[in-house]
Amino acid sequence: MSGRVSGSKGEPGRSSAMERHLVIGDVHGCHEELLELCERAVVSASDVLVSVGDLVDRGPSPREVVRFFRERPSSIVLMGNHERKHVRQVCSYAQDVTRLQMGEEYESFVAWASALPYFFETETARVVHAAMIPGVPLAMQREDVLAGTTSGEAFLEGALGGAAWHELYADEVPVAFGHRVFEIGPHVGKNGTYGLDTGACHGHTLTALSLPDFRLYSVPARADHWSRVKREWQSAVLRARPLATMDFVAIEEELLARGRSAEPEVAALVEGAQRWAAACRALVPAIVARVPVLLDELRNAHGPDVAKTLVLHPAKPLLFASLKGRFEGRTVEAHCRSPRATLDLAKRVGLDTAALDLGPWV
Ligand SMILES: [Mn+2]
Repeated sequence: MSGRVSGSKGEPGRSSAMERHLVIGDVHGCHEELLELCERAVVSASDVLVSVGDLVDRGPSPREVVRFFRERPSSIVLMGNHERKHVRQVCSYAQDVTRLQMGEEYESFVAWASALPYFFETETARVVHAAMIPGVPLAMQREDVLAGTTSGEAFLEGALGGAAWHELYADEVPVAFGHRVFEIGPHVGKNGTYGLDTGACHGHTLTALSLPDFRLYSVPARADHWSRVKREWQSAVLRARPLATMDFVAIEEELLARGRSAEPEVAALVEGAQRWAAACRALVPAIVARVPVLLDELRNAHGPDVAKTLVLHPAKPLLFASLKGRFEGRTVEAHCRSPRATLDLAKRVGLDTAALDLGPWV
């Protein structure tokens, strides 16, 4: 079997023999469709599977998709902008969902993804995730352009004056790419460009290009996966957010964004979190009011020896400031940026926080 492939360990490469390659468009966690596509294309063990990247996010089974490619010997996966989000920890909702879907395998996935190559070439074609500047060798392309990140797309737009790169493409070697969704079917340009992202996670199709015969295969998506996944994971994502250690302002923004959901379960969860955060925040003026009162109590109990007691007190800095007439409310406000910091300080000055120490975020 001549399944030897270079470039699988993070180095872009070129295949050594005239093997069959099956270049697969953005899978985005659509495992059933992936298996069906391989069956449809009659993939054998010696064929090399090449993913254009974006194995994860939006679909129902990112763990199974990643396992599939990691466990298969003759496989290449390119770095998609979605892998890069995980590698760089630029995570928004779709990535939060993926992390929960992947569970214990998430960390290992991120480590693996960080070494993915940005392009691949066979004897007959180039493969990139998102784009390339026509006329420039692959090895000299910017990684963010190849992967299709926000910065890469901005650069590309500036470099090409807003024109679509795959329409300007006039290089001799054909190029297969993903990233840009062609809903009605794969894009086949007369200039040798093959757009393979046909929106599997949005309920359209999953597409592959066979090389060197340039035959296309597609299978229909089972469902509009992302619409469903987006809805179903809202509560789990919210429960997994580290609200306790987040800045109050960030919590408010996060909950406002989540609050747009019409799902009753999510709406109730958001409301509960908003109430909890507001109650935590309301402790700040209570702490400010409590410090001088606490100092008086300690003075009454310990008389002139109060300083010795203050040294050992958990709220020592605030009490000493108060003792010296230098206590200011804004010191407390500056310290209490998050629920956790506020609850901790409230406890130190002897306020009862028991009712707020409950719930999923503490
Ligand atoms: Mn994609």
